[in-house]
Amino acid sequence: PIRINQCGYYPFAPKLAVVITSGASDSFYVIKTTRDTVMRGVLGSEQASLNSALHTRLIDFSALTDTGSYKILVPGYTDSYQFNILPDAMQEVAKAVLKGYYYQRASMPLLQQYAGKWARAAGHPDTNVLIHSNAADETRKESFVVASPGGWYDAGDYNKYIVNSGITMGTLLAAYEDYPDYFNKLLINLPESGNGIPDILNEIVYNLRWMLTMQDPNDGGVYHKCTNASFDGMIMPDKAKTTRYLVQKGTAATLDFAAVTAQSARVLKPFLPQLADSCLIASRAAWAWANTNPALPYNQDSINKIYKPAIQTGAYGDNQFYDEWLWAAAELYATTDEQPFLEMFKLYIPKQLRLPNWGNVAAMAYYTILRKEQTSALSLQLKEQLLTLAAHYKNSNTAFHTVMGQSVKDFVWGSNDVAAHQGVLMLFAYKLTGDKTYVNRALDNVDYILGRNATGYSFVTGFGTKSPMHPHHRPSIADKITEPIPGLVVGGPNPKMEDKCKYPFTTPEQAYTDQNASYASNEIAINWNAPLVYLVNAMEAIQKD
Ligand code: 9MR
Repeated sequence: PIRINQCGYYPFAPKLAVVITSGASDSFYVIKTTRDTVMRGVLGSEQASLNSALHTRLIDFSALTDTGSYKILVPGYTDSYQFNILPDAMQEVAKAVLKGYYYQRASMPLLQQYAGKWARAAGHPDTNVLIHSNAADETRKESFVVASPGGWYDAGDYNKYIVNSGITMGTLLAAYEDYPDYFNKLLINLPESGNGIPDILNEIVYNLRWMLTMQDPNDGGVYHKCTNASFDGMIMPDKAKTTRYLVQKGTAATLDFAAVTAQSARVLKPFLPQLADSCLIASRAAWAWANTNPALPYNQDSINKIYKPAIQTGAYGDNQFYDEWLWAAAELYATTDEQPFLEMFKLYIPKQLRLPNWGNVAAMAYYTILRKEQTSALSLQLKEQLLTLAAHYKNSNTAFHTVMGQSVKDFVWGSNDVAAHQGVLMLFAYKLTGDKTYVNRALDNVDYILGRNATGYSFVTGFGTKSPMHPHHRPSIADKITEPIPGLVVGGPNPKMEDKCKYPFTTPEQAYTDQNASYASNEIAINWNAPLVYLVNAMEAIQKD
């Protein structure tokens, strides 16, 4: 019943836990492993959670600043798990969530020296991929064979989707752009480590080189995905050998690609100038294609009416393009300083900013413009919109004292992505204002993801006392190793429960089940790990300052 951040707490930051109430005690104690009491405090007043499913009382032990191992005890309840207070409390999980991408690499073997017991053979060479459908034009004939090797598997499945790679890469690149000194020193034991390029960029480049193969060299358009016709069984990647296809060029994929390649051109310039050059050329070509095809949606049902075989894998369909235009324009402007991109950006500014996700990347554009300039009239307008959105989250008051969960709307498929992006927004608002409250609110969502939540799970595989053991993740299922591949955040509570599994609880904040079959609450995905990479690594950078 006592919900804590199972990965630990920082000495000089707020330290909050909650107890799910059932008894009458008013006091809490923090005890050492020797059972000496180091602190006694009074529980906060009772607070109802969403739909009054649970009632909680706050345990605020911020006053305890000594490093060490502790437990929280509330008379009448089971003790909390043991946890640490440490100056680098998030260091291990911060490295692991970045390393998570290495384990998602397609087309290369994972060697024991980097992957430990999760070493495995290469999967999906993707050197003989068929063009499935062009839709926009017929410059490339069907049954044309292309190569599209490398990149990361999207999630628990083995397909590679440009739209989802887009926001993932944008978020990881943003993490680097916002905390370069920290990431320049961060090593995570990759095959490329020590090559003079920061490891976060080494990992990004692995996926970037794949993304570049997804562009049609004839016209600059970008295919939506590299995929099987239908999902593989629960097998290891090297056992999955069905035909792979590039499916339909579309506006969202092409503009996300334009954004990522423009941002990569800027970030990689000091490290890989020649790749940076190619990225900018690719970005401009994609931009040109999008100008000719400004609103071509990816509609799998329509494609399947014309082309065979029918494609049944993830759709990532999106037919609102203002945000992709905004983001591509922002990245191209930030990289080139050319005014036409800025003029285009201005055409697409929304009235209201929303938290980013794969279907809405507007905030990515705001982050980029505000990173570049903060005094122009335009940037003041963007800043005001961003801080309005940030205030909405900053003032959230939930039973778990998190930003996450002030509304049932937060609990979507991939709700942990919502929690992590809220945290990133808080940290960006801190950068803009210097207001430390934002850092504390971001930390509240770190605590949420790592255990201070209605389910009692730390949602990152391998981290925390109670974390997912059965994620919907093909390698973790098929490898016969008890522990799942570490450093992967699962989707989290999702009351729609589209997978029809049996969930122990069905209220929005509790609708989670640690079963392999639960793709709607227990899958992992590259786009969900990315804001968590940003959040916990930024937290390490900030708390060490
Ligand atoms: O993250 C996606 C979520 O927003 C959608 O509601 C869901 C259903 O379309 O799909 C999710 O993305 C999945 C993708 O389609 C295929 N790979 C696994 C992704 C995570 O579940």
